[in-house]
Amino acid sequence: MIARLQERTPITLALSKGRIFDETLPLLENAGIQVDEDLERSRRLIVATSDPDLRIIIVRASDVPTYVQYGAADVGVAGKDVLNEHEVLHPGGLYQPIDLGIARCRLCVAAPAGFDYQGAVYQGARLRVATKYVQAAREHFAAKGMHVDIIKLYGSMELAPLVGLADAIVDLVSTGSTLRANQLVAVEEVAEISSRLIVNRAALKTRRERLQPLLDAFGRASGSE
Ligand code: PRT
Ligand code: MG
Repeated sequence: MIARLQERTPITLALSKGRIFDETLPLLENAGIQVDEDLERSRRLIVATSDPDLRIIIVRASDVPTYVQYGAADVGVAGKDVLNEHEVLHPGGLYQPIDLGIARCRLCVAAPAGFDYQGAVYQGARLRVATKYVQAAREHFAAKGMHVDIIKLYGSMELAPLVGLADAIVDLVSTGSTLRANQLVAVEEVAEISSRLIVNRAALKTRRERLQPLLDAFGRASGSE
C-alpha cells in the first residue's frame, strides 16, 4: 500500500533545520535546484523545490536516518555522529554513498580544565562520562581498555561536569567556544565528523533512474566525484 503510493510521490529528501539545511542548500543550487521557502519564518515541514520531482521534509537531525531507513524519505543528509549511533541499532540499513564534507566538526572527550584526564586514564580510574553519543563513546573507551560509566543525556552535555554529574563528556566541537565558555578542554579526539548523503536501499533499486541524477549532482557538488 505505502510502497504503491510512493511511486507517484516526488523524490523526498530529509534534512534537519539549521546547519545541515543551510549547508545542503548550496549543493542543491549547484545542481540547479532552488528552495524558496524561508524556514525561519515558515512552519511547513514539507517544502517544495524548483524541481517538481524533488521535495524536502524537515525532521530532527537524529530522526533523518529513521525516515530514510523506513522509506518515508528516499534520501537524507545526516552527520556521521548521528549515523554511527543509528548503525549500531540498525546495521547495514542505510546506503551511505557520499561524504558531502559539510557540517564538519570533531567528536571529542572533554573535561574540566583542572582535571588530570590522562592521569586518571593512566591510573585506571573508573570515570563517569556524560554523552548523547552512547555508542561512539562506548566503542572509544572499550578500544582504550577503559572502564567507564556512561550517562545518556539529550543535550547541554557541557553542564554535566560543572555540576558533578560526570567527570568528562563526549560531545561535538567545532569552534571550541562552547567548551571555553564552560571551562572545559578537549582532551582526546574520538572521530572526525562530517555529513553524509544517505539513501534508502529499496529506493536505490526501484527508483534508480529518478535518483541517479540527484546522487550525481551531490557527488559533483561535494567534489567527491
Ligand atoms: O539541535 P537538535 O537537538 O535538533 O539536534 P542536533 O543538535 O543533532 O542538530 P544540529 O542541527 O545542531 O546538528 C546537526 C549536525 O551538525 C550534527 O549531527 C553534526 O553532525 C553537525 N555539527 C557540526 C554539529 C556541530 N558542528 C556543533 N558544533 N552539531 C552540533 N554542534 C554543537 C555541539 O554539540 C556543541 O554543543 O555545537 C556546540 C559546540 O560548538 P562550538 O562551535 O562552540 O565548538
Ligand atoms: Mg543542536
